[in-house]
Amino acid sequence: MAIEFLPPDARAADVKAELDRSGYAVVRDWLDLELVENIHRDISRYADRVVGLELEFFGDGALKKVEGLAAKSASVVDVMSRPLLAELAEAFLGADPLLNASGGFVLEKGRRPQPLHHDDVLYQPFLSRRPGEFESMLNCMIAISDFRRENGATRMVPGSHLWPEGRLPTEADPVVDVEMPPGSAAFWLGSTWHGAGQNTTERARIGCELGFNCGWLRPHENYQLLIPPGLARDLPLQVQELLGYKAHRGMLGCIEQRSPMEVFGFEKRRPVHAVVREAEEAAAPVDPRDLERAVRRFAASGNRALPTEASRLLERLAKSNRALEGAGNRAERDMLEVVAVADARSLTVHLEGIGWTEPIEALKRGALA
Ligand SMILES: O=C(O)CCC(=O)C(=O)O
Ligand SMILES: [Fe+2]
Repeated sequence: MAIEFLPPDARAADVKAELDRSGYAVVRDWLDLELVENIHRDISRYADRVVGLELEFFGDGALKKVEGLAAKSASVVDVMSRPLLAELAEAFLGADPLLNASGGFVLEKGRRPQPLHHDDVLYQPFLSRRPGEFESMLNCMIAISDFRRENGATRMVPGSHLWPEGRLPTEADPVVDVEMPPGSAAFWLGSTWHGAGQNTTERARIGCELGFNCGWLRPHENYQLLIPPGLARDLPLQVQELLGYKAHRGMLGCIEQRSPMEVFGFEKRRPVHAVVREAEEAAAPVDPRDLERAVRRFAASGNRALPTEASRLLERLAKSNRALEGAGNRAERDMLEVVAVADARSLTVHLEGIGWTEPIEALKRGALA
């Protein structure tokens, strides 16, 4: 069966119509090749370190996934900010959809194709199948290498999103190999039967998959930990929302009734120079011996017992300082200084966290040094 491609500038309504009809849709040349090359580079940086997924579900170890890709590739974040993605996700999944997962899908030569499946098994048995009425997930696979039958292009079962609960694929069901050039994107619904093909060539087939789910369901990957607030605040608004920094309809994922993005003040974009200055200040080394002295003096002055974790860090710093004191030669001294400065920084960060900021401020003023 030949693929009916949608044009590169396809509108969400057209892609949706095709998804409603077939359960999948393919937009040809959706990304330009420079962006594809950048994503390729980002996936390749990690691909050697991931192992093939051995579960039968993943097809006998031929498929490797570089997971959490949005946290590893600025280019993937760029793609996530494209309006088509959020528009389509909202059209199928309702308000405030979330990124479910993002990964580089590296399919190597294998013994057999991945078994056909539908991705919304993730939410079964909690959500039952309601063909044509309700979808919990939407997926998008961007071809980074070309996708051909020989190298394991994703296979789709047209119309299978309308199958009732319990209907399994048979030999008689047509299966389409989604052959597409790099930069093209295949979309499919959570209910659509599909699977990776078998790569019979020596070169890996590489795709970038972005998955989305309803905003009231828990995503596969934890994006507020993968991309914490300090990083998320500078990303495009649409991406912040897809990562879960917006409360779902103002009610789910709140902090004291507000969206995390409001609580963290994401809308108050700070000028770049301010961010850089803060980072420099945070990185400026305090003299580790001065810090030790300042903290001890501060604790003694008010007869305040240092909390357990802080005293553990202080003793570690003291030990590093003693080692530094006794350094025999220049090289040893340099090395031990790095250790002591790192220990001083952990103590500083911890003291700031628990609100013991006085000794650090005093030190900055030069009062105790
Ligand atoms: O890599 C592919 O072509 C599809 C993989 C897939 O569907 C999955 O792992 O859920
Ligand atoms: Fe899948």
